[in-house]
Amino acid sequence: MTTNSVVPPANEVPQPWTPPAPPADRSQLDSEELYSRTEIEALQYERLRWTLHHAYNNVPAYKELYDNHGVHPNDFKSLEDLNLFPYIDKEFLRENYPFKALAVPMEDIRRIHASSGTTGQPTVVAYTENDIELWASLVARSMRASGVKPGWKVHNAYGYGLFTGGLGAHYGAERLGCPVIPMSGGQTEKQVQMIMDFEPEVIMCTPTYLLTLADGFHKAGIDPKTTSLKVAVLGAEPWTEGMRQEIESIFDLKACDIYGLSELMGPGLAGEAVDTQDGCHIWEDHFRPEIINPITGDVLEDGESGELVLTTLTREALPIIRFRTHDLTSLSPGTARPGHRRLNRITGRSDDMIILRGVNVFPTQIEELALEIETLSPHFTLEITRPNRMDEMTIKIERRENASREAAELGGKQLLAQIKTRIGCSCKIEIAEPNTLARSSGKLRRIYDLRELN
Ligand code: DLL
Repeated sequence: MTTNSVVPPANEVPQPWTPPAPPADRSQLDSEELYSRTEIEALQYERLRWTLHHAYNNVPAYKELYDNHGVHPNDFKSLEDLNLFPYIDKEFLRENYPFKALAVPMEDIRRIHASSGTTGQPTVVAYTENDIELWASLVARSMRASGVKPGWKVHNAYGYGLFTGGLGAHYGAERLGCPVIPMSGGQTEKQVQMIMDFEPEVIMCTPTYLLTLADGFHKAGIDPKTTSLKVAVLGAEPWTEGMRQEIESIFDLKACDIYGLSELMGPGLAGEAVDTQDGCHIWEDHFRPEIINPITGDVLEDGESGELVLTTLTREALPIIRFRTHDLTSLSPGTARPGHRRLNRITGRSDDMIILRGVNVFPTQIEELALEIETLSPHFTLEITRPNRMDEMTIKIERRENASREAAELGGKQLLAQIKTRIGCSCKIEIAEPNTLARSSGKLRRIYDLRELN
């Protein structure tokens, strides 16, 4: 891609992106990282044209959506025209479960991940070879921006498996030229020992898990400041400046943010520069962000708070156009990478998704499982607290009138086991008597978030 991209006429079929080979010097920045805003926008225009055609021609659900909406990829003649195309959300992927939203044949798919759907049905994410290469290169870019150097050992405590955190961080670290220790989550004592023995310079995990590890070090009689860790690349859940300060004062390291979501790719969609530590730069050569009013759907100006909507510009397997993330935030101009806008801290969600120790949970998923247990009613609340720095969720659920307390207690245990296997998180349960949970105008308030996030 030259720096003076010439915008092709709208009737020519645009070309797909192909990944460049990794540079011999892996500490070198990608040329697109240094693009000016004008260059980025010219690139976005070209790549969006390709994405719109690719989705329309290869995914019947996009064709139907756009035909019903009276729009066609040829209507896209400037970046502002993206506004002509309707939003999609998890529901679009749910309706096309598992593989109907794929834009390439299965022979071209190399990996399949999944993320929580709003019900028991997960959201599927698939990748071609180029998509995996893109993902690795953007995680590598994010890590490099956060101060990670090729050759540094990376202790990766993001969960491996269908969750995109583990493998996403893993491939990115390798792409940057780092040896990876694929720890995954849990087993805190063992993690402490591995960090002491292998002396990694980098740790990648959720911010709350790093605080749990800090407790693990203290328990083992080790001052976390004396470890080899220099950089922590933390994400997958909201965290605050206060938490950054706490982490950096417990450990002798720099803590940087990394953002992403499975539907769009996984971690590395945006990464924070260590020199400025002022929010994640969204890698706008591959993703186009917008902020919208979550109620009216109107597109807002940079600086205004609203819901983040994202579009992939180069994804082959699963092109995602105007996806409502439900993350509430705002955009600021780029600093360390001036052509790429920054994502300000996520302040909440415009839906009821809970992130519990990095696992996404929807109340509807719990409701679905509770309904399968005949001694439990569908009347429950979820109370989220943060004792000892780790999030805990307690389900308070009413027993059915016709079920004894003992039978309901047993049902509660079954529910916890189902939640553990089907959603992947551990929580607590309290059985309540029928009609005792507070109801406001007949409707139960589900979530009581009692965490103090500061
Ligand atoms: O959490 C991907 C990821 C893994 C990102 C590892 C960073 C590190 P999902 O499981 O699909 O993907 O969850 C996506 O998590 O919409 C946000 O609500 C939240 N989230 C992710 N990163 C951050 C962050 C991964 N840095 C959802 N700050 C997103 C705040 C975050 N929230």
